[in-house]
Amino acid sequence: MKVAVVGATGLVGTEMLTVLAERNFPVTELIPVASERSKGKEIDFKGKKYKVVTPQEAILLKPDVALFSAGGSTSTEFAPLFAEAGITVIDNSSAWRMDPSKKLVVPEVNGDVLTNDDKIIANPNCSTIQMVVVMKPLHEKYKIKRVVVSTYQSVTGTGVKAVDQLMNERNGVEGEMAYPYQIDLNVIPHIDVFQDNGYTKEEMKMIQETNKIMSDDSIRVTATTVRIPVMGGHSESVNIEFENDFDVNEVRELLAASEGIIVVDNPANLEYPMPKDAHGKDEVFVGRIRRDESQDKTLNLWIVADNLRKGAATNAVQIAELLNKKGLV
Ligand code: A2P
Ligand code: 11C
Repeated sequence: MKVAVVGATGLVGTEMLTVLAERNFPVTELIPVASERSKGKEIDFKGKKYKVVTPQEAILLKPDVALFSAGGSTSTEFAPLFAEAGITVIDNSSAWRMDPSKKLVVPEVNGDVLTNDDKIIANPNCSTIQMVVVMKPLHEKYKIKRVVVSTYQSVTGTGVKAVDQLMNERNGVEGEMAYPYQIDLNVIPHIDVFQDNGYTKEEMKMIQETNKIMSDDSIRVTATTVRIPVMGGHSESVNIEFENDFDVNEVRELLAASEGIIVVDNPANLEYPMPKDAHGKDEVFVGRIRRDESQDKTLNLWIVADNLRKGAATNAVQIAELLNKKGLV
């Protein structure tokens, strides 16, 4: 398959190349795409060098599938042009996620919604993906009524500029600021822009995307999203209220048997998920599984995943794998 990666020089794009190679996706030809600034730059993929082209040039090269992670405006402008040329787009930006005519897909959760007509497929926000992977098997078994989530998000979710800010602050070097405040030795309860209702856009993404992916608007979600000075992945403290009661050991077994989830939950040995361990892994890690003793039929969980992997690149590549398996590309 001819595969274009749009945003191939960025943080997520680079991870997409790694994941495509690692998972042995059947790439017959790679087309790395970035802005005019990077044109001609060489990208290494599986020991071969490929020259970066612009999106306009990539369309003429007619890839079968294009993985986009080059920001919302690039997706808004170019995804329809790729689709019109018969190229299936898997888009990691937020541009198309809430468009009712576009599917928002996490393969383990709602991979069955994909059809031959889907030419632009949206990849959800990283903090949403890791949460719905865990919610799905629990919802099927106990029916979720309400979710209260607080996130602890890695600076890699913001991009290279934020990683540089953290490292510069740590090394006492002056540099450009990705955040309005110092991030090293600090916590910023603000991700993306504030909305009129007092929530941030990241929080609203977690609410709206969850309902769309789970295909159930009756699930009530409230979120507080927070940036912390960490690199390996996003963590989430999640409180879930169910319609039906559960047994905690059964919950543990159910999650351990679910696709894409690894349970790390052994407090006696001080074992619980942490971003430093999730870094570079494709799975979603769950631990601190316990009953909320303040309310009936309610569970507390701690969920961690590498936001550049399952939260972005891996999920996009898994969508491409699914399309390939179903013969949709
Ligand atoms: P470039 O390196 O040429 O700027 P990140 O999110 O890590 O900052 O990466 C953004 C990615 O999106 C980069 O690969 C960047 O390319 C790419 N990009 C930004 N603007 C465009 C554009 N107009 N057309 C194609 N790629 C773009
Ligand atoms: C963050 N979740 O960690 C964001 C990054 O809608 O794909 C991803 C934004 C998105 O800052």
